[in-house]
Formats: sequence, structure tokens, C-alpha cells
Amino acid sequence: NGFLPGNRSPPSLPSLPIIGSLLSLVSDSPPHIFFQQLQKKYGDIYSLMMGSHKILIVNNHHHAKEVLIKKGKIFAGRPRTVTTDLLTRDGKDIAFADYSSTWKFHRKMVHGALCMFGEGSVSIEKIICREASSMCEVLTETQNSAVDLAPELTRAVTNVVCALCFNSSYKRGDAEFESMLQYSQGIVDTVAKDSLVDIFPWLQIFPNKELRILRQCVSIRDNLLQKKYEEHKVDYSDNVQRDLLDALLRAKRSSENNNTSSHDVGLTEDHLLMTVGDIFGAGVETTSTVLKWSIAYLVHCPQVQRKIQEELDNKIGKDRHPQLSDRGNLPYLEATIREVLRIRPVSPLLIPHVALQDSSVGEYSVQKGTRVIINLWSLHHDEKEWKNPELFDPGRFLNEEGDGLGCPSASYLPFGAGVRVCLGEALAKMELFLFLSWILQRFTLEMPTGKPLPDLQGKFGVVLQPEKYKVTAKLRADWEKSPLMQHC
Ligand code: HEM
Ligand code: PLO
Repeated sequence: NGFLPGNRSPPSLPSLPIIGSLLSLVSDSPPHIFFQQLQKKYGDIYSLMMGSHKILIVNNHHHAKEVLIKKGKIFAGRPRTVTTDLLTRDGKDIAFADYSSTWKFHRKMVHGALCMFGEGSVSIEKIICREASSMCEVLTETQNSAVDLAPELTRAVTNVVCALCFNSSYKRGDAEFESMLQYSQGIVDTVAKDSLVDIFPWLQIFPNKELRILRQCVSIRDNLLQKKYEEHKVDYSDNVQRDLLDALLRAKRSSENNNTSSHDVGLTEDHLLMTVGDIFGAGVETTSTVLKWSIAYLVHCPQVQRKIQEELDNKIGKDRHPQLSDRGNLPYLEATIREVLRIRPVSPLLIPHVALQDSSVGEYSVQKGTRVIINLWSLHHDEKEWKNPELFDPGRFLNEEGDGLGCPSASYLPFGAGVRVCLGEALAKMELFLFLSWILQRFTLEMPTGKPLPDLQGKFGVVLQPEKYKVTAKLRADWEKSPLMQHC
């Protein structure tokens, strides 16, 4: 009967033969907003066809948690698409790789390598603070002029992940860094957008501008990764592990010494390059995007900025730098970071999941092979869960007394959850906390006179990025006198 879980089909959009319910033909809104709007007509959970693929769209947190956590393993697959196959040599990475023992192995290795930095002599905290300090120096130089902070924020974030992956860093104006910025933007603009080629792979035989850009950018990226790989092979030693690439090389060598074929465990050169490429790419694009959103909201809401600065002045003062151990003492800053991740999630549709066997979500049956899209945008803007969801209000993450953090809603999953949860969550949170606290302790960010406020809509892609904007960073009162300025 219709009341048992899992034996009814979900409501579905009418679909035309061959093209399915092709979205770009029916809506001007970006997909996360269009899928949210469709709830009014079809309910929280509905299905549609993209070409020949059946897609289930999930718009509420109960169903999202059933997919990601309760039935996490069943829904741990990833679809293969033309663009992600190009980026990852047919899914030899982590994020776009289907569920397999190789994927599991690489996830574990990366996790281990990231943990190593917690204990090592050069801790992640030291690396981040080094970059924060260098960023503040640059901001001091460009003081009071209208600047696009994006390149400097991105360089800081890149250098952190560069230290972790390759034990290297970039100076200002470095040609390799400039080329990385370019190819990476090209990839963000073209990959995993459910473009027509992903729906109709046969369209690849026609000239296609986006695909040409993607191929070009991927080839430049691959050269960079190959170069780092060759350099590491030359300097490799079993006794020292400098970074993630060394950890991967060690695993590869030890499997070869044990006479297991690197193909069996997925430790081919392709796998190593694609794994480190994922961490490098994710490390650069996600955190820098959140920093750009944070600053855009801070110049929109000067009262939020002032409150963070008051908290920093009271808890840290002007004689020392913020450090990770201050995190528990700065709830308003922490609440602000949480609110930015709510209102503008980096990855508003996560990465699509795939049902690895026949299953169900809520009362609806789901066939093996169905692609499941969790609309994080709907979860984070659900009016039943959040008061005025479009309002930027860090206060909603504080407890009733306003002196600590609270948990306003369970409809909040900025990093996903379950077996496919983000691998960089801890790293990203450390970076966001340290970079923002270092900047705001010293500077006030403002709109240059006469310039419009940053646009807050965002460009949809594999990450939701803000449009470019300029701000001025003004040194706060009394800062010239601070002993910290001497290091700067
Ligand atoms: C996956 C969010 C930073 C590495 C994801 C997913 C989300 C996410 C939503 C998809 C989960 C799913 O498909 O169910 C974020 C946010 C970040 C961030 C909001 C910054 C604030 C990072 C960083 C790294 C990273 C810094 C690298 C160190 C990854 C990887 C995956 C992933 C490798 C794929 C996991 C898998 O498929 O098994 N992230 N991420 N992320 N993230 Fe992050
Ligand atoms: C960003 C552009 C890089 O050049 C390549 C790259 C690798 C990993 C991707 C990342 C891009 C975008 C953000 C992704 C990340 C893996 C996990 C992360 C998709 C495409 C998120 C937020 O899910």
C-alpha cells in the first residue's frame, strides 16, 4: 500500500522525449534557486530527467540526512560526466570518483597526511599565521586605496595548501601562481555544470567553446602537477615526509616493494596526480571563495564588523596575534563564519550522489543508478527552519545569553555529511578563523567612496562565487603604536 516507506515514485517533472526536463530551456534562475522554486509545485522531493538520467532533487534536511548519513553507503556513488572525466582522468581522484576501494584508500591517505601536520614541527597553525602575517603586510602597503583583495586572499590560501601538498609557496607576482589563477578559474567556469555535453555526450563531436577551454585549462594544470611530481621523485627519501605528495609517493613505493601491482590498489601515477590535484584545487577555490563572501557581507554590514572587532579587542587586545586557541573565546566571529557558510554555501548542490542499489528516501522508492542532488541552498534558506533566511544575521548562531554558540536549526550542512563529507572541513575552519581574525584585529574594511556595494547574488558553478568588487582596508586607530606593527 501507499503508506509503506519506499514503494511510491516521487512526484516528477513532465519530461520531453530525448531532452528530458532540460533546465536551461525553462528557467533563467541558477539551478539551486530554480530547484528551490519547484518545491512549491512538486513538494520537497521530486524527480526529473536530464537526457536519459533520472535525477532526484532533495530539498529538506530530513531527507538529506537519510541520503547522506542513514543510507550514506547506498548513496555514496558519483556519476560520470564528460567534464569531470576530463578533469580527473575518468574519476581517478577523490571528489568525482565513484565509490570503490581505491576511493576509500585515497581518502584515508589524505586524511592521514592532513593529520600529520597537526603533530609535525611545522604545524598548520604556523603555516596559516605566516601567510596571514604576509597578507597584513600587503594590506598595510595598499592602505586606503580601493583594491580587489581577491588575488592576495587567494595567494594566502594557496600558499597554505601548497605547503601541505608540495612543501612550496608563491611570492607576489609569481608567474606560476598567475597561471594557476587563470586555469583554475577556467575550470571552475566550465566543469560539472550539467552542461549539454554532460547530458548528451555525443555532442562532444561538435566544436564546443566551453569544452575547448576546459581541455586547455586541464592541460596547463596537468603540466603543473606533473612538474611537482617529477621534482618530488628526485628529492624523495623514505626517512622524511615533507608533504602530501611525499606521503602518496611513499605508499606507492611500499606497494611496489610488496610486489602488489600499483594498479590493484589504485596507486598509479594518474591516481597520485589526480588526488593531489583535488586537494590543491579544493584547497584554493573553496576557502578563498568563503573569504570573498565574508568580506562582501562585512562591508554590507559594518555593525557586524564592529562587533567582531569589539570582541577581538576585549579578548585578544592589540599586543598579540590571534591564535587557534582563541577560537572558543570569540563566539561572534565564529557565528559570523557559520552565517556566511549558511547564506552563501560554497557548494549549493553538493556534488551529485548516485544510488548504488535500489533503495528509498522517505516514502519514495529510488532505483539503482538514480542521481541524487541535495539542494543545500533549500536547506539553508528553509523558512520553516530559519527566520528571514535571506537576512545576514550572525546573531542567529548565538545562544540566548549571546555569550556562546547555539544551534539554531538542524537544517545546516555546509560541508555535507556522512561518508562523502568534506575532507578539508577542519583545515578550512582553521584558515577562515585565523585569516579573518588577523585582518579584522588590524583593519576596517570599507567601500571606496562612490562605489556600489558588492553584489550578493553569486555566480553558480562548481563553487558559488561572488562577483569581483573593490574595498579599502583602513588601519584601525592606535595600530601604528602596536608592538605587532614592528614585525610587519
Ligand atoms: C567535498 C564543502 C573546503 C576537500 C565537499 C563537499 C562539500 C564541501 C559540500 C561535498 C560533499 C558531498 O558531496 O556530499 C566545503 C566547504 C569548504 C571546503 C564549504 C570551505 C569552507 C575544502 C578544503 C579541502 C576540501 C580546504 C581540501 C583540503 C574536499 C574533498 C571532497 C570535498 C576532497 C570530496 C570528498 C569525497 O567525495 O569523498 N566539500 N569544502 N574541501 N571537499 Fe570540501
Ligand atoms: C576547482 C578548480 C581546480 O582547478 C580543480 C578543482 C578540484 C577539486 C574541486 C574544485 C576544483 C572545486 C570545489 C570542489 C573540489 C572537490 C571538492 C570541492 C568540487 C574544480 C567541493 C566544494 O565540493
